[in-house]
Parts: sequence; structure tokens; C-alpha cells
Amino acid sequence: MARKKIALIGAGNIGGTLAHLAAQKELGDVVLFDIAEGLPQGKALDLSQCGPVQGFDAKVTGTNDYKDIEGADVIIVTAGVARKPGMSRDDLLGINLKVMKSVGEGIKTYAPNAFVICITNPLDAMVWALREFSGLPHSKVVGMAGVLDSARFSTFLAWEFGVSVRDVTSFVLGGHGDTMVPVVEYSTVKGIPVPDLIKMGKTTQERIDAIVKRTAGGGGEVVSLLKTGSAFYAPAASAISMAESYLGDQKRILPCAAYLEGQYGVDGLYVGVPVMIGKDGVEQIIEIELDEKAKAGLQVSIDAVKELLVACKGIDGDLA
Ligand code: A3D
Repeated sequence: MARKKIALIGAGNIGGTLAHLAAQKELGDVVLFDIAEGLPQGKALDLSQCGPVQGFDAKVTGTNDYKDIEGADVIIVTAGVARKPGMSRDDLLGINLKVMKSVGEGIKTYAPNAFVICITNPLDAMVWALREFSGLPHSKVVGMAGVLDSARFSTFLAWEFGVSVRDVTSFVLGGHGDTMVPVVEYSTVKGIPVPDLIKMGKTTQERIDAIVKRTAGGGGEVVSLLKTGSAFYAPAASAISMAESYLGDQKRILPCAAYLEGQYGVDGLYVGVPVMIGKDGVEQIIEIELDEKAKAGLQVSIDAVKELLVACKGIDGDLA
């Protein structure tokens, strides 16, 4: 059987980490693409030389030519620029929208059967635009944010309760950014809901509120420490878990930015919700019952995504 092919569009911090993880786990042969000449080739050469030490046979190559992503089974997109001082949110939107256009066209031409995971920010708008430009089915294009956001929430909860991260399940809904909605009621330690743990005196509502706030600002906390970039290890690990669920038809339930057609009262937008990922991509969107507070939080998040899409349509006439 032919080996799977994983194409990574963007060979920066996340792209390089994705390539390392995908090769280490032997998810398939890895193609790193970037517009910067030498960068994907250099990282690919370096990573290839990890093979003998780490014992993997996955082939890692670097390219500046979309032709080399031909027939990819999974594509993970991190191409774009980060916001720099003096750049407005709309400037960033305009630049990354152009990047999504070229990436979408590359995917449409060379890998129309791939499962595509978008990571480029502003996530909820970029995944929507990438889907529009690529023309792939909505079920085959998803955004990575919820797995990372809930990993952050779970990390802080595990630290709070002094338990293994493996026993913590947490839940985050909504857009990626300040408007995300960590849902405390559906977050548990080995099945015990966090509100019950508060009643049991294991923590307090105030401490959980602070953790929720820290989770929502989780990306910014890393940026303020790194100063020269944003998080990349956990974002890469999160996208790899989504790719593994697709490649292995694992049918994992993962929070992702998925295209909604009526679910949660939303039509035609990508919003972070729990989905099932299997061999057909997003196979199910799971609708959970939300209390009034979570519903209101989700609405704020949805409104923020809507605003971004209006801005995208204003920038690129093809999206109107
Ligand atoms: P970085 O290390 O700057 O890598 C981006 C790469 O994209 C660079 O190597 C660029 O050369 C390349 N690039 C730029 N334009 C193009 C193009 N047109 N075609 C191909 N490649 C291009 O960034 P990073 O890897 O740290 O982050 C990548 C993206 O992920 C950024 O938009 C971040 O904001 C975003 N991000 C999202 C999350 C989420 O949870 C959604 C988390 C962390 C980062």
C-alpha cells in the first residue's frame, strides 16, 4: 500500500514542528511548502537527518512548488504572516486573505481530495476563506483551535487539582480568541464535573473563573513571554491529533472550527464546536445543550466571526 502523503503549507515555527511530529509518528511522507526559498528545503534536510537517530523512515522534502503537494491525503495550512506592530487587524486580514487565495488555488489544482486543516489566523475567517477558494466540500476543510484551547484549559485544570492531565477532559466552544467559551459544566476530572468538584471543596468558583480567563488569553500569555512569535508546539500537536483521527478513521470527538448549517442556530459560518473526525472528514457535528450563560457567550463569538467575514468580503470581491 502506498504511503500516505502529508503536505504542510507554511514551513515556519508550526510547520516545522508539524513536520517533525508527522515524521516521528510516521503518519506518511511529509512535504513542506513555503514561499521562502531554502526554508522548507533546509528544514526538510535537517528533519531527514533525525530519521536515523529517531528511527523513522518517513521521507521529508521541502519545496516552493505547489506541484509537489500533488495527491496529498492531509494538508495542514499555517502559511501567512503574524500581526506586527503598527499593523491593524484589517491589514493582517487583507494579507492573510491573499495567502489563503493562493493556498486554496494550489489545493484545488493539486490535492482536491485532501483533508485540510487550517491554522492561520484569524482562524475562523481564514478557514472559511480557504474553503471558498479551494472549493473542497465543507466536511473536508476544518480549523484547528478548539483542541488547542481545550488543551490549555485541561492543563490549567490538571495543575489546579494536582491530577494527571490524562484524567481531565475539558470543553471549549466558539471562535478562537478572546470570545472563546470554555464550558465548565462539561469539563471533568475522570468524569466528575468541575461544578461538583467546587461543591466538594476541591477548588472555588473564583479560582475556576480565573482559569477560564487564563484559557481565553492563553495564546497572548505565550506571545508575551516569547516576544518574537506565538505558540507552536501545542498548536502543532493539536493539528496532528486531528490528522490522526482522519487518517486512522478514529472517529474522535474533537472541538474544531467546523462549517455549521443550522446547528447551534448558525448557518454558513465556521464556528468552534465538537465534531467527529473520521475517514470522511467531519462526519458529525455534535450539538450539546448549553445553559444561558454559555449560549450568550457563544453568540458573542458568532457575532465576532460574522464581522470578520463581512470584512473579508469587502476585501476580496470573489468572496462576496
Ligand atoms: P511563522 O513561523 O511566521 O510561519 C509562517 C510561514 O508562512 C512562514 O515561513 C512564511 O514564509 C510562510 N508564508 C507566508 N506567506 C506564504 C504563502 N503565500 N504561501 C506559503 N507560505 C507562506 O508562523 P507560525 O508557524 O508561528 O504560525 C502560523 C500561523 O498560525 C499564524 O497565522 C499564527 O497566527 C497562527 N496560529 C494559530 C493558532 C490557532 O490556535 C488557530 C495558534 C498559533 C498560531
